[in-house]
Amino acid sequence: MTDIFEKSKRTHYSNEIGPELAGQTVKITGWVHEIRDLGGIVFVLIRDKNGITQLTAPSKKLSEEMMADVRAARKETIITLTGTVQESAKAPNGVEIIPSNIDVINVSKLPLPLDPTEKVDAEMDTRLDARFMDIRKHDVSAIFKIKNEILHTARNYFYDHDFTEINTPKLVASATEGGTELFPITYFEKEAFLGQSPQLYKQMMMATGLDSVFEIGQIFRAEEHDTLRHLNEALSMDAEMSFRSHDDMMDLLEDLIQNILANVQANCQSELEDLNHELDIPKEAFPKVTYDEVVDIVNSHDVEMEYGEDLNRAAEKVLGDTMGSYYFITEWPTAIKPFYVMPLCDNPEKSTAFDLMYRDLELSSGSQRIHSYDLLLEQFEKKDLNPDSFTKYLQAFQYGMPPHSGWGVGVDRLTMVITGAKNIRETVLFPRDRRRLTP
Ligand code: AMO
Repeated sequence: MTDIFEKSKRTHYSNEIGPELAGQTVKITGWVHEIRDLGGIVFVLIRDKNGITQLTAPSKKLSEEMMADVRAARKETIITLTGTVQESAKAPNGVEIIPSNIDVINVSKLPLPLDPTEKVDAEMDTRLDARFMDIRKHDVSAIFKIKNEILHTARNYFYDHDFTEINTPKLVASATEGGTELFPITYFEKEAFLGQSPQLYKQMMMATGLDSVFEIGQIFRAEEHDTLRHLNEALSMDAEMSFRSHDDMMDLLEDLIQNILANVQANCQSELEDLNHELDIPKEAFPKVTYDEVVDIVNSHDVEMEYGEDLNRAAEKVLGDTMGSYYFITEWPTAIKPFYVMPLCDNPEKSTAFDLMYRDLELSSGSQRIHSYDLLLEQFEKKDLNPDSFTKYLQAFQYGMPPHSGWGVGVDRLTMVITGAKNIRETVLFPRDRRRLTP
């Protein structure tokens, strides 16, 4: 079995073979994408992660054995092709390969659970059920290559800005966000939950003196509703900084998003082409609109929204149409934001909380946090929360907690915006929603 690796070792990926290699021998390995047998000539398209290469087999020029090997090709079987590069204007990348040897590496079962040749648009459920095969399509894998660029850029950005990466527990004892429900789990003889957010931990890290921390990790939300923008398991990118205000954190978030957009534009051209998507890169600073202005805008478009309510779907749509691409909503009412959000000192009914939106989609929430122990206790009372459930969190506020601020970005939603995906499920390898727990 060991020589199977020698046998399948490629000299090139598809995108590395062009007319400049004409006359040379190359070895490629990939999945059989399509077979066209025209009698006197057979074409086999071979797909690898970077593209498609055409094998051309004219029966007049090749031995009977070789023609038999070519004709034995089956869709989605993995083969290794050795052959000579020849220019061909009609073939992908302007080249075709005339075979000198074909090795079958592993045979695919037929019929296929779905067709990765991108010609048949399968239902989302069929695609997710056979996700491994769905991702063989280049316009699907492009989303994950771009998500990778987003995460790569973000990590580098954090390291360059002197952040420490943290990993906090996902098995937790209490809620942080309110609003969304928790998933209860059995934790030996205790009650426990899956974490909704690293919020309490990233704040406790501010009491350690590390100053700036970030985490990229899963959050779990027992959202009942089944929408194109909610999942029950999502990827959150969280940042928290000591001695920084909510305004500083909005600046940081804007700069990070601009860095991500610039890198995706520079490094993911072929993926954007596969997706037929043009990046929306704002040239101006992200506008800011206060919550009060939002209510006025929404009401002036004949959509009802009371002061003190969260944005409903209709309100988000009106706002998205009015504000355009990236913008911040600031000065949210303290009453509808979580207990840890710092109220504005000159008007405590309003808070330092902000949301980053892209059109009608919320991408991120953040705020300055309360660092005073006494003020936190007051907020617990106002929000009808029991401080006994937060003893260990509260302890961190009694021994020199710096003033601090932070935000959390929904990475899957950001990926939707950057890839143009309409359904959040497109941006997650194995999405978890109301109906789906496998694969
Ligand atoms: P929030 O609850 O607004 O804030 O979550 C932050 C961001 O995470 C994304 N998100 C989701 N994405 C997909 N499916 C979901 N069910 C889902 N829920 C949330 C959104 C959202 O803007 N602790 C605060 C952040 C902070 O203040 O630092 C928090 O969790 O894009």
